[in-house]
Amino acid sequence: MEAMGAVRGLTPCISSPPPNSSSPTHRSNILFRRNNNPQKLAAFHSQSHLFSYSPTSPLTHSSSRNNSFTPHIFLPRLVASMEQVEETYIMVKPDGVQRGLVGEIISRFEKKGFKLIGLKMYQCPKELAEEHYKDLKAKSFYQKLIDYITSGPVVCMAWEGVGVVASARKLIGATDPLQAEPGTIRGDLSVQTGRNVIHGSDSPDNGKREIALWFKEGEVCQWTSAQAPWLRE
Ligand code: DAT
Ligand code: MG
Repeated sequence: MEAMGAVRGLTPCISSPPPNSSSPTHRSNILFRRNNNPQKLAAFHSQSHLFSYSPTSPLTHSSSRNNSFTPHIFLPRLVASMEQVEETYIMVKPDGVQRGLVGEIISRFEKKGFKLIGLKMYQCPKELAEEHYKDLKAKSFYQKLIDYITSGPVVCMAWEGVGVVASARKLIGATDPLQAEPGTIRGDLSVQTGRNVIHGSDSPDNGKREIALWFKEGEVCQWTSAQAPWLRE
């Protein structure tokens, strides 16, 4: 497994590869040197991916000609690396679990290209459901909502990625499944608001709050996906 792992906190999640292992970065650097063809390996970052040497850059033709390996900051990569990585809390509700939709729902987020960093099946206690939905306490449907969420096991997930909070809401679709667009999870898989199969955080702050609420220390796993260089340049 090509993962550098550290669970949130200090405990290792998946052991880091040994120094001479075939991690993507290490392997791509070896291939780069052997093939001497950067085009073929365009998706792979060098070890310090914010810097790149371009033999065609004007800067390399004059004063730095004799120092051809001087790194220059490659601005698009610097900007991309500064984009905010968010976390969102996604939950398959009891109806989604009972109807065998867990795999389908996980698959939609995986295929999109987000990274799963937390996953568990859980029988939600009433107190947790009340805390999770505390903003809806005054609503007429609140008690039914608490009964529904605690009526059977849920599947709790934490997903990570740039823009994951808003994108997950789009993948999920409108609260009322009859208003949700075809192609969305609720639009494709459900028919009623009170059985809309899935929850997704509505803001980055709530993403963090809800992950902290539903996952214990050590249950969220930070890891590096082998797909990363094929998903973001
Ligand atoms: P969402 O789940 O799309 O973020 P929400 O936060 O407004 O929607 O409401 C939380 C859940 O409460 C929702 O998924 C289903 C239930 N709910 C919302 N409005 C409802 C209504 N009018 N009748 C019954 N249940 C409702
Ligand atoms: Mg909501």
